[in-house]
Amino acid sequence: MNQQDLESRFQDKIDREVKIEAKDWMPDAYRKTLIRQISQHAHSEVVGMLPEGNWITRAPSLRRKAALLAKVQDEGGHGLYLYAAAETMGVSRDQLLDELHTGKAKYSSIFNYPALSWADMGAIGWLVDGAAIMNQVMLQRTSYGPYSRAMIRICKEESFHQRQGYEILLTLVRGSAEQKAMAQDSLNRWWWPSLMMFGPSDAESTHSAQSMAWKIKRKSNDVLRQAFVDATVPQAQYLGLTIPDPDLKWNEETGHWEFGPIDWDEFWNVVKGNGICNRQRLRDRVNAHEEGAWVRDAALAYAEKKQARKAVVTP
Ligand code: BYC
Repeated sequence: MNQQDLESRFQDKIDREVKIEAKDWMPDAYRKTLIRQISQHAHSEVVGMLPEGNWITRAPSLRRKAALLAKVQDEGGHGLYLYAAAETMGVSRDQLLDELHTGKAKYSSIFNYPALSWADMGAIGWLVDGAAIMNQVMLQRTSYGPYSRAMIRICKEESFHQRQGYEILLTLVRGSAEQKAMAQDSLNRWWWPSLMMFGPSDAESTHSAQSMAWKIKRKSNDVLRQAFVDATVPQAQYLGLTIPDPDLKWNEETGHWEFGPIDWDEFWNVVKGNGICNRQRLRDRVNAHEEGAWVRDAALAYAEKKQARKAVVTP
């Protein structure tokens, strides 16, 4: 079969909603796009453990500590499913990690902002996980089978993350004036970066058109961002908090919340490595990897020992 026939058969499968599996033929550019997106996603999950991991020892009660610990562990697990999904495309985990550690690979801009107060654990769960879910629900139906299946499990866990964050804020806004102010300050700092998580506007998004045609992405950056704003404004109102956007207003005709302009200079500055915490996050990630080398070595030695024993028992 020539290249053109292979490509049209591939696109036909996508159009018929048949999942593409690891051993199926696929265009090189499809493979490349998926390795890029899945690995960026995996990196985001593991770098995303850092801002919250920082608060585990300072959680205000045993219950809060247990929930936060479980959430951070879940993020590590998400990284694992996603690295495994990327590996099915023929790339090694070592290579992907190397790209992260040398600053070549991207991860979500949001994790380059500092978590300054306990209320930030609430805002991260509510807004950051909330934005992540909005994007990931559509990724459950992405065209690549292993990615789609990983996303189904991840989405279930993300819902718990979002609720635990919202509940932290609900408790704070019902507390003292100082606690409510802490919650408001947190919303002020996390609102705009959360909107940036969805990526550049559709007009500026380089990959969207092709990724939509391949059904890797099923909804555009702007459509998802709007859905997030529409879902989140009433939640902020219920908390009695003010979204830091003077242009925010309800449009009766469209049935959507209109919002003010996003500071794209800030977004690109963070993406290019110059956000408040970029350097610190990378340094912490590299240190964690190096300090964990003995665990990987031990696991490998154990696996080799088991393999060798099996070879002796079963001739
Ligand atoms: N940050 O053409 P575009 C989580 C880059 S973590 C940094 O629209 P695409 C959690 C983009 O990569 C959830 N870079 O790209 C964990 C591209 O650059 P390259 C993370 C960004 O791929 C712990 C360029 O800008 N979720 O749940 O079509 C605790 C042009 O963009 C960002 C995912 O990763 C950004 N925000 O669409 C709590 C979801 N946005 O690659 C929570 C999977 C864009 O050409 N990813 N860029 O150098 C996606 O759905 C898509 O990749 C995106 C971007 C919607 C993010």
